[in-house]
Amino acid sequence: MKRKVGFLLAGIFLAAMFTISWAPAPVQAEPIKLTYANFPPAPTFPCVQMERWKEEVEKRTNGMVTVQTFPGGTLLKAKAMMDGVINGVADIGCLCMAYQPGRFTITNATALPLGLPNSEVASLTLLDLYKKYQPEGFKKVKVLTMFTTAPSNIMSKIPIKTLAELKGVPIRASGGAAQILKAWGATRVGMPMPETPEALQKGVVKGLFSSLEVMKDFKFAELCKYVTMTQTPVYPFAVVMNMDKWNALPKDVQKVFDDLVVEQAKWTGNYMDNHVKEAMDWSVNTQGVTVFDLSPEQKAKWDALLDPITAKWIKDNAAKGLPAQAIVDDIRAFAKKNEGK
Ligand code: DTR
Repeated sequence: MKRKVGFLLAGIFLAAMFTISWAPAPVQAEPIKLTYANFPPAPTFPCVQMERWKEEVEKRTNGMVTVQTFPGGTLLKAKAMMDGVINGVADIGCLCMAYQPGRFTITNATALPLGLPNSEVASLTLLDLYKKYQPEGFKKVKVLTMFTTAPSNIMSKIPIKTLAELKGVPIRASGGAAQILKAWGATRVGMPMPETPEALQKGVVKGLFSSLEVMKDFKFAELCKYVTMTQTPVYPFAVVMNMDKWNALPKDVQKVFDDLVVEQAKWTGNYMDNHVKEAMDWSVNTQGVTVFDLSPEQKAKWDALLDPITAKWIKDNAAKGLPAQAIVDDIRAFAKKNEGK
């Protein structure tokens, strides 16, 4: 009896071994986990677009890829973003090019006073420019998307309707916007956006020069009761990925990411343009903010001071060997094309 049971058990064991060794290996690729760093707080537009991208990627890869997001500079801060991604501190990072202007000369040309009308058109234009010139500053990373803010305006604690009222007033701005403020005679103070609330509270600056959605997202409307409409320039952003991490992705996942490059730029531009309107309605209707349009006479004076900026940029960068005139011409042409879309 004992012997029979022994044979039986041995048989079952052998059968099990046979089944295991001959069964096809289940196709179960390792899930891919990516980290995504961002510098401003979660409710702001760079982080809203980050969450949208994460959701789309997780959906389109059927959960094969999961993205862990780090808003608020918890993984990388504003100026450390590019190097942090190159060095693999984060797999993906979102950066504002204005915070390192010399590093992104070609794409930062979108922050010249060229009259880009809104974030959607400017975002697609930025992407067109990047694709055409493939600038050196992005060679070590994979670009996942690019977008810009809506055009900038002055938000201030004091009313500013004339150049005389702006003269010497400390206003916070970065990158191309800094040149513009200087030309208008303001005292430009440079710092990334996340440092601005404290600078405003402490009175280090009396205002800022940026797209207007920050009136609501950073609650600047509680401190800045005046807005002067200038509608220029935009600030360009990029979302970049560590090159080794990109190269290690399966081809079908790479395709999902590639398919999102233009779509995400357009989505973000659209979100930004609508959100500016919403933020300004809130600012005017619930925070008592006053909006000034420049008088025609003032507008002519403000605009005249901007004319030399683009000409100087072309001259300086042509001297450095860049096709500077073509870059500016291309931005104008791409904008026209994208406006027609
Ligand atoms: N205008 C740029 C970029 C910017 C605009 N809105 C936000 C919100 C969060 C971070 C950056 C930005 C700037 O003034 O820094």
